[in-house]
Amino acid sequence: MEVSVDRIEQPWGARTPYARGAAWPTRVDTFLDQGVRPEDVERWVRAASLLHSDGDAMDIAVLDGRMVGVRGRAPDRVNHGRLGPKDLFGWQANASPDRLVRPLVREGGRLVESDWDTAMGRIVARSRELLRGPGPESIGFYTSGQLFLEEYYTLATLARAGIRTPHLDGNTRLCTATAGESLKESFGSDGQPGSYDDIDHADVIALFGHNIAETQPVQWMRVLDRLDGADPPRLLCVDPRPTRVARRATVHLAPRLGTNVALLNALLHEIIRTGRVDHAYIRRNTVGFDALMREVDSCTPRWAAGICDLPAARIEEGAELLGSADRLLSTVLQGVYQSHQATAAAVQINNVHLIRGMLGRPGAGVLQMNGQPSAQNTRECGADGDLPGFRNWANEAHVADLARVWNVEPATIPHDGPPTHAMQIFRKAEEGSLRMLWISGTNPAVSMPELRRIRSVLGRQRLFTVVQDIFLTETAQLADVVLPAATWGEKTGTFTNADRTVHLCDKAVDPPGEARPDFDIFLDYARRMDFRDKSGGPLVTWHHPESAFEAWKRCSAGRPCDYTGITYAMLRGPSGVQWPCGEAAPAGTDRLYADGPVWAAPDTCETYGKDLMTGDALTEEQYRELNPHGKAVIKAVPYTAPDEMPTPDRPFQLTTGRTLYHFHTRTKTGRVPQLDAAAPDVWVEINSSDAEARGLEEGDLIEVGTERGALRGRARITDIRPGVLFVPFHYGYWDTEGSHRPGGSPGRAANETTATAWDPVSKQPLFKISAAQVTLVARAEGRTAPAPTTTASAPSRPGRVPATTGGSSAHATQWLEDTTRVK
Ligand SMILES: Nc1nc2c(c(=O)[nH]1)N[C@H]1C(S)=C(S)[C@@H](COP(=O)(O)OP(=O)(O)OC[C@H]3O[C@@H](n4cnc5c(=O)[nH]c(N)nc54)[C@H](O)[C@@H]3O)O[C@H]1N2
Ligand SMILES: Nc1nc2c(c(=O)[nH]1)N[C@H]1C(S)=C(S)[C@@H](COP(=O)(O)OP(=O)(O)OC[C@H]3O[C@@H](n4cnc5c(=O)[nH]c(N)nc54)[C@H](O)[C@@H]3O)O[C@H]1N2
Ligand SMILES: [Mo]
Repeated sequence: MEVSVDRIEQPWGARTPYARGAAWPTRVDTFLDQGVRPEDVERWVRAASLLHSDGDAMDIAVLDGRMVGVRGRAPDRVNHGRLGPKDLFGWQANASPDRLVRPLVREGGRLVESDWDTAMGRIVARSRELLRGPGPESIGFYTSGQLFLEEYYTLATLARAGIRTPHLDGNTRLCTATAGESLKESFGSDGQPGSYDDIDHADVIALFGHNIAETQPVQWMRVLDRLDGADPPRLLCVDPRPTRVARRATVHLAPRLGTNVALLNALLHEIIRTGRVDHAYIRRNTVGFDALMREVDSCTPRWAAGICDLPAARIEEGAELLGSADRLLSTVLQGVYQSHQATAAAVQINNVHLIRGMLGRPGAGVLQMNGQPSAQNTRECGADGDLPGFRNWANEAHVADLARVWNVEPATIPHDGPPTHAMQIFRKAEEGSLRMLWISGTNPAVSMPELRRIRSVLGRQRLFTVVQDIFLTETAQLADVVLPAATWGEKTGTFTNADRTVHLCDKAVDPPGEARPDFDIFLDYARRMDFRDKSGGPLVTWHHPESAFEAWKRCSAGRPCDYTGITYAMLRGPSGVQWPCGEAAPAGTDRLYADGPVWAAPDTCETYGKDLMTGDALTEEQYRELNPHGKAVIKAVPYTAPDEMPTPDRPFQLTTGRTLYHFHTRTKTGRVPQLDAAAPDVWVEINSSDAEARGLEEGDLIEVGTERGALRGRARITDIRPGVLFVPFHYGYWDTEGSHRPGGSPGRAANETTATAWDPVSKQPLFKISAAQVTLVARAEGRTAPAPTTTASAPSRPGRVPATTGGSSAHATQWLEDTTRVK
């Protein structure tokens, strides 16, 4: 049966209920350009979504050399044919008339059109000059979580062994550094234990600071289908906002911001007190349980109630859900990672699973989620602050092994200390020791904290900035050289989602103008720089995406993220493949750690770990003593209050995040009519009691100020936790009328207000906790906030605000496998 619905109005589409343990029914979502019928499509080209970490598989429809639509891939394990609104409509941005089509260079203070030889020539000349002068440490790279594996591996190779700089990191630092770090701390290595298939089997699903309904809408469809089927799961939601998840939760805990560790310690206290502990699992597979027991001994629900400002009974109900689960699936995301004590909190969620033995079985798993589509690859390829293949920079044998793969001397690869994290790279640019920064696939002039500072850093005369993007972003406007990139649909490569599933994206259409794949740009740079290995051959030995993939496989061999069994041909089969995939697991691996951790031994672990309070690194000796037999490490930590708490002058807690219809800084989704119209400008969510106390009404223009700066947006009155404000961070310097509001407060970018502060362990910035005040700028006068009504920003009093709909241009079809089950 085929039905057509407005997927802006009904973002999650039709229900296909299923019972616990049954297979999730297929539903194929298709959206084609107006006037194009499925039979008109010339080619369907394989791809997967690049607008979140779900890895939803799809085919791109091509007609006359252009993209004309998308269709979900029915046989793929991840999405069984479904697509979310961003994926149904987002591809249209590729054809925007304002794509970058030629390189730009700065002349007399202005960016002017140029050609590839001139632009690359300038980059190479500056690189050479800096290498001859101040040396490799004057050059840095800041990349993305949205390129392909082949691109990151090339970049990591040329940066680490060509330039030989420690200054290479991704915007994954802002995104999933804590996911990686928490897995390293608990299991000795990065690598997601769970699988999305666990949703089919779990009887309790706990979501910590994860608005899955809006940020991974397809997995939310899966949860919704289970909720409507037989033997539905119970949900625990920890989030200060009334998200869709919260509204469907059995227990919703809306804690004071920045108190996740206090809450988790109380939940652990209750689980232990009520004896819901798997002692055999703990003995066999872990170290550190005694210290955890001591730490949480005094963390009663009553104690946490005061800190989190929650009823103690509600915390007990939450603990009862976690404790009584027979198969527990937990997911964790930015409400934990971008907040105070980020790694400390994420590790406590791992601890829940370790002490309950809830790992490695269908339904029993933890998903320390990724956010960006290819953040996993940034981490595993070493294009972030790690070495490729989850190798330990502090272990000489691991560095030597990487040197063997690259055919260079170990001393070539900088490893005196940990690779530099992004916040530190920007600090070095600010101080002046970093003289060249190459930014690819990220828009820090909108996405980094404290934008006034970021603008001043990027605007420095002494800093030579290269920006590689598909649009002239806020960041590109500050660059010395702008390189036009080809993007998804216009280039070939692979990437890996948050449950370790590798997908292949094939090139569907040509890029516009002279735009080139990031892969080709990095290869071109390596060639022009003439980087060599120790035998005098070229350092970068590959020339096409597939040969880069083969090279990466050799680098991944014997490592946790083993790709050796995966080929492009296999990825052109029915479904993606979950790593590790090699001799021992030729079809891939659904879950890790069924028999306890595998990589945590001192000689194999990715890190010797850190002190969760200070971030200080443990030495090899300390780790050998702590964990000689390579078990999972249970790390306990006391709660500490965030540095920035409300004051009489700044009485609110401000948090920031996402809405369903937009992706990040909106370079793509802001150019798509259906998505733009659903949420065209910034807004501020405020609780009805706070609004009433200040005489504020829906649609009033208000200013939100912190110690760093201010922004203006219209008020949306919701059931958000009292005392908390929420602002989406999607909106950069442009407003809906198309006029440019160049930086400066009050603009509308959330990051005008956020602080240069980070978690000491993962170095991830604290986007989710500032102290703020609110002032009225202008009355609504009939206007309402431009916030969706279908999502967490739903007004507390519906009816006064027009409902979010998409109209005829937002209709997409859904083909349903089994009509009898459709609701
Ligand atoms: N639609 C859409 N989807 C996306 C993206 C997008 O831009 N748009 N981006 C992708 C990326 S890169 C990422 S990283 C993910 C992010 O996905 P999510 O982490 O799900 O999204 P956020 O909105 O950043 O934050 C999630 C929730 O954290 C809550 N929160 C805030 N402070 C706290 C706190 O102190 N404690 C707790 N427990 N919760 C808190 C917020 O209320 C919010 O609902 O989404 C991915 N998917
Ligand atoms: N206040 C606040 N700030 C946040 C967050 C928050 O929750 N609150 N979340 C943080 C998180 S989790 C993230 S992931 C970051 C995201 O922050 P950014 O990475 O800065 O956001 P994007 O808009 O996705 O930027 C990606 C850029 O890459 C370009 N691009 C797209 N495709 C390609 C391609 O194929 N090649 C190249 N070269 N460029 C391409 C896009 O046009 C865009 O300019 O923001 C972080 N900042
Ligand atoms: Mo992210």
